[in-house]
Formats: sequence, C-alpha cells, structure tokens
Amino acid sequence: MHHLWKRTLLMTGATLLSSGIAYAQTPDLSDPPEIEGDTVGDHGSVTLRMGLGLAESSPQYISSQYFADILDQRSEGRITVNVFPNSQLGDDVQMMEMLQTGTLDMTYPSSSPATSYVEELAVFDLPFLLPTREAAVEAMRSDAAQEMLDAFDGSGIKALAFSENGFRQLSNSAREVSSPEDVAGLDVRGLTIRTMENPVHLAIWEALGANPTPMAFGELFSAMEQGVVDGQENPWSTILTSNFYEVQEYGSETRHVYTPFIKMISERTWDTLDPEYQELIQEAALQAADYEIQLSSEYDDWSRNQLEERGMKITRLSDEQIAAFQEAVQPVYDEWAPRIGEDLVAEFQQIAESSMTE
Ligand code: TK8
Repeated sequence: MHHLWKRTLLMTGATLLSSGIAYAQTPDLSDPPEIEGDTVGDHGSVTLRMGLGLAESSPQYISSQYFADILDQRSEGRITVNVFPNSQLGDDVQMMEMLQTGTLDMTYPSSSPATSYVEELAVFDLPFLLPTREAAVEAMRSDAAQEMLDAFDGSGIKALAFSENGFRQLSNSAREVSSPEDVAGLDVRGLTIRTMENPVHLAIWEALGANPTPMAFGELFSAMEQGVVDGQENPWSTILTSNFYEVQEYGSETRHVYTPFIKMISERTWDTLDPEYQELIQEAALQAADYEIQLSSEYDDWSRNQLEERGMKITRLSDEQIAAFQEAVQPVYDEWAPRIGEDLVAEFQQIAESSMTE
C-alpha cells in the first residue's frame, strides 16, 4: 500500500528505504521560528481537530505541528490541536462543510474549492498571473486578500490566514508534454486531467484541449493508478509527498497557477472561545503560515529533483514554450476577469509586474 510508509519519521534528513535505495524524506528544512509572546490566561481546556489533505512529510503538515506547538506552549498546555493528514477526515470541500456544521474544528484547504464561498478568490486561479513567490506572497498579504478572508464571516467558516500550496505543475502517465498540442493530442485523444473543484481550472484545461475531470484530492491517487485519469496538476512537493510519481511517468514544469492554502476554523468553535484564545489562534495561524511558505519554498525544486531521481521524466519548458501555453489560455481571462472583477485582476497584475522589475 502506497501510504503505509508515511508513518516514518518527520525529522529533517530522515530516510526511506524502498527497493534498497535510501531517499531523503525532506530537504534540509529551516527550523521553526522560536515561539515568543506571553502566555494567555486560563480560559479552560480546548481540543481542536484539524483535517488536512496532504501527507505527514508535507509542509502543510509540518507547519501545522508548529501551529499546534505555538498554541500548546502559549496556553500552557490548555489548547491542544490534533492534526489528521492524508484526507482521512474528508477532502477540501467536505471538510469546509464540516466546519460549517461544527463537526470539524479546523482545516487548511486550497483557495480554489473555496471560491464557492468567496468568488473573488478565483483571482488566484487565473493562469500565469503570479509568476514569482514574492509576487504571490505580496498578493496574499494585500488588503484585497484580507477582504477575501473577512468575506467568509457569517458563512460558518472563519478564514484566518493565507499560506502556500504552491506553483502547479502538470504530470501524466501517457506522454511527454511540452506544448498545448501535446495536451490536446492532435492525432490521439486529449489528456484526461483531474482538476480541483473550481470553474477557472476547468476552463484552463478545456482551453488547452484536455478532458478536465474535477475530483476530490483524496480520490486522485487511485484514479491515476486505475487509469481513470491520465494526469493531474499540483506542486512538485505534492507529487512527491503524495507518491504520485509511482503512477505518473511524465512531469512538465508549467507553473501555470500559484495556489494558496487558507487556514480555517469553524465559526461554531470560534464563537465558544475566549477572546484571548481567539487572538492567540489568529496570531499562531499567521506565524505558521509564514513558516509553511518558507518550508514550501525549500521543498519546491528539491522535490522536482527527487522526482527525477525516482525515475520521473521531467520536462523543463523554455520561455517560448511557456508563452505558447499562456496564449492558449487567454480565453480564460476574457471569460473570467470580468466576473472576478477587472480592478482586482489589474491590482494583482500590478503586483506581478513590480515583482519582476525589482
Ligand atoms: C489538499 C488539496 C490539494 C490541492 C488539490 O487538501 O486538490 O489538488 O492542490 O493539495 O488542497
């Protein structure tokens, strides 16, 4: 079973023995920042359950443990966070619904399936909009992005902080891809690509001539294993830590979308918490988000190299090749920029441009 080994150590540099080859489990990761700040008063014991989509070796999980450590330390052990990885409590869509009904306290989904709550989040799904991590972080920390978090208020979900899922790359089991034509398959059929449950992503893969199939992340590994879909797109770190490389032969460095994660808590849970606990949770969410972005950046290229070492054929794309993808997805902007809001799109484009000229 592909997930059995995941109980191995998370220590930096821990290794996995698989078919006699020792692979590093993680890159050299920065230590979490020292936990600072006063302890809070005694407002009773609280246990929070947090569900995650990704595996124990992911930045998402490692930073969530740091989040738990901050709360534990600064509440003198009164606030406990139990983290459940690997979509075992549900996928992004289900877990957000569980937050609304109060059957789960916290989750950490991609922004993309959350556009059904706050439409403006779809700006992050526009292809090739945020070309660098610096631009993406500036966008996520902008007032406009804070307004998107605030817009969850009253939905049953309190959105605490943006952090990084990362730059998405295409993988598939059918053929090498270096152009939109390779996706569409001129003489053969178009690739069947699993997408997140998000209309902009559907539009992107339709524009590229693929057969996009929205699907929950937790079902993706077996869908690829059984050939229900040819491929998917996610950051290299996910393709590595969720073992997708075992069932995907080809990877293409498309970087077509930067996807944020959003740390969320159920409003039902939130409303029962003392303001001092609320403030601490909000602060810890931001600190853990910053640490997660750092870890994610350390994972990114390292994961791609690991995938190559493990036998995946990775295609790096030239600027001209990327430009061909950009041109092919132009209809997505024509359709979606007016719906998302031209001003918001222009603001993010401005952030992107200034990050390139710095
Ligand atoms: C994990 C998901 C995932 C996302 C996806 O819960 O669904 O492809 O990129 O990593 O949020």
